[in-house]
Amino acid sequence: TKSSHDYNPDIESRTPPYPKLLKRLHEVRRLLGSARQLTLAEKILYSHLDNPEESLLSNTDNGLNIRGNANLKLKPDRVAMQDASAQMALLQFMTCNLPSTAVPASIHCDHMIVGERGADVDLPESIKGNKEVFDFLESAAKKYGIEFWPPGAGIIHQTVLENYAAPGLMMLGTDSHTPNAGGLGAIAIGVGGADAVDALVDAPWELKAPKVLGVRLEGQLSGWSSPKDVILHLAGKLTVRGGTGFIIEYHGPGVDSLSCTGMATICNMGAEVGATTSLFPFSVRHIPYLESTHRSSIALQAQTIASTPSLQNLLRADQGAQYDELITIDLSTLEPHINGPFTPDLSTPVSKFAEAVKTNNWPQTVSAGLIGSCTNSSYQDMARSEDLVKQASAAGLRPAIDFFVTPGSEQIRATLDRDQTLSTFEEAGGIVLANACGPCIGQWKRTDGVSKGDNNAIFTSYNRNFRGRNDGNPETMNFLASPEIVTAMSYAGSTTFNPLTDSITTPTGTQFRFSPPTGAELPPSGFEVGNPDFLPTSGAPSPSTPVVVSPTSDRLAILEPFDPFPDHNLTGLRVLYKVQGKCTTDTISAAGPWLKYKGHLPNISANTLIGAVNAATGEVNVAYDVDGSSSSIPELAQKWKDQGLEWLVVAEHNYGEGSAREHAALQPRYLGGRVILAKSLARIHETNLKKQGVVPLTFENEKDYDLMDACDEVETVGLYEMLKSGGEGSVSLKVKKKDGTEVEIKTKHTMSNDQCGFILAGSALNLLAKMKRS
Ligand code: MIC
Ligand code: SF4
Repeated sequence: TKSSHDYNPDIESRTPPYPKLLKRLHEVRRLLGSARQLTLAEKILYSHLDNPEESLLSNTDNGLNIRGNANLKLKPDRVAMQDASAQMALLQFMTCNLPSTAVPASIHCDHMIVGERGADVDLPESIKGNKEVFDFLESAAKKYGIEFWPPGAGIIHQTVLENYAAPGLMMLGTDSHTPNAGGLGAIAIGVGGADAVDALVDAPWELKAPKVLGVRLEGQLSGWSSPKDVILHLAGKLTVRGGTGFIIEYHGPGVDSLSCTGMATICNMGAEVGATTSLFPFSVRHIPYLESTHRSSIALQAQTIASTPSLQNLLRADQGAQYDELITIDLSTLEPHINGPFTPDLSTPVSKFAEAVKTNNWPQTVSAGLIGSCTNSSYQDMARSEDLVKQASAAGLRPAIDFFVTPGSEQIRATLDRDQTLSTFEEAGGIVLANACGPCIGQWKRTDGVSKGDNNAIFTSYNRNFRGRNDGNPETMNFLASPEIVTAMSYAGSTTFNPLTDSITTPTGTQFRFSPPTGAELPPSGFEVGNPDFLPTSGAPSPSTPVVVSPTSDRLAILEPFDPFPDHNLTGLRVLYKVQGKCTTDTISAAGPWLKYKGHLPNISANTLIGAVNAATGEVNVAYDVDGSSSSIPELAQKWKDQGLEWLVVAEHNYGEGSAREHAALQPRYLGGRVILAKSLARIHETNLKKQGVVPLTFENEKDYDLMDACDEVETVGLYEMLKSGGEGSVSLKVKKKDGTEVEIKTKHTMSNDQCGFILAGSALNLLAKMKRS
């Protein structure tokens, strides 16, 4: 049996390949001229190029216009996958028939675990209910040499921060909040499983060179303000689309005033503004964090690189580096913020929140408070919340509502347990859930009497608050805030309470006011390893391990390759649905109860677009066939698939916002979806569509959205030619309306040469298989 004292992580595989990166950066400098000042994001990205000359000098006016133009072909250092998305990633990887993964990789079992009655009951039940899937993941991990973190070990992003993230590293993760690792100076990008497969098989991974948005931090945080408020505030400024095509690079004198885990929180939620990723420069605050998480040697190397001028500042931006856009935030005057409901960019400073509740007629009472998750479960977050709980307990108060705590990892949980933080929460009536996603991803069965359809408000320290996400109730308003604010609101039970200024009446009738929270950044006596059963398996491949997928399983199904693109333009496509308003990956492929079918494409496809609003009628998930008969969207799609009819979806802005969930691309493809035509698209989703052989197009003229309707018949003009020429030329759609009239819709696309190859082959995987055969 394993004991926590035996924990000897393989440091070598966890150390970024610094000598190689420095050499590559040198080469990049030679190509671009030594006078060129580079941002940190550029340094790390470009030092991971497969062939710097090809990527940086073609299509860029000889290197002058790289950002926003170049197609970077990158070789990431590592891959991380969570249990829900790892299933598809591995099913795709397995079709490549390789003995092991080309780069170190890890699997984290976190999404499939419910949060209901507390860790002791929920964890064993979830393991039982998902045994087939966990067994599949564990056996595949063993066979291919992937470190496997079992259920209970923690949430992917927290575990990655504690073990794998490092200054200068570049990694891909099959989850949109992968940028969390940017808090420790890594370029970490959220992708779909098919992209992860590129890295796993050592094929270069392509990314349109992002622009760089500089966020300059000045001053320093104090009192109630926390790192979370930096990103809550920024989300309000940028909106859910504002970061699209950008890497957000934090810099300035305020950086060193933030804890390493606080920086991770900020980077984590950069996903909510659509940014490719977010990152911080190497900071003195990284050193104690690396040291306390068993990685002193990495701290030392990073320190040497950062302080030796001849090593070209790999871990910091060059002085005078230019940003494409620049925002300044003064930490000293930053107020706590509360974001929501239903969208993470609706941001209100705490001092204005009571007023907003009244104006918008939001519920006056809070029905549950939830802290933790991958966004906010650091030692510091918990210690500061604990401080508030202690203050309230001393005044004789208990939370007015259900109060849940989700530790991000076993390391955090065990440390908080030792330091009696958890017992403080529990004595106050808090419920400690398993080290997993739980309520954040809809694995929350409420027992507080709030039922489906009840209008109610919850406060969470999470990152995302789309309708229906947490408890499956579309009327639950999730307000996002720092764990400190959520904790205080749980005592007040009222949405109009301002913890900074208002008081609560205690049982004895006195008035109690919270003092600003304080708490240690790192545990004074170090981190505990915790339950040794939750340690990862080794990363050495064991090729004889059988990986079993039962042909009768309803949870896992071997993937069948999609058909290649025909030798001509698409004719006879039909508009399956015209979507109105927000259409996130939760709308396209809902989570919660559907999580169990993540490894079974035919089964999970029955949830396709079930959250989408019909632009003609305002109904949700009601689609109309040509003869006027109605059904659910997946039913109509299946019916058309059976009739051999292919289709497209018409949508508004930021289609596919939210997660890295590639099911949102795979399912439409499986059911016969060929084209997505939207006003704009979210980055990860747009790539996922291309990888699975669906063509993403945007309206050249946004207003043309109004010209299209469900059941219109569509023929593509120029699409086939564009694909054949590797992305050259324009594409339009000839649209035949029900009444026989015709309109022409001009479109735009962002297809690269390689991506055209994916579509023609039917999918990226088909192309990979073809290349390997030849
Ligand atoms: C999320 O936070 O929405 C998820 C669940 O972690 C998703 C991943 C998934 O759907 O598999 C994400 O963020 O990518
Ligand atoms: Fe899990 Fe929620 Fe974090 Fe996604 S955002 S990884 S569901 S805790």
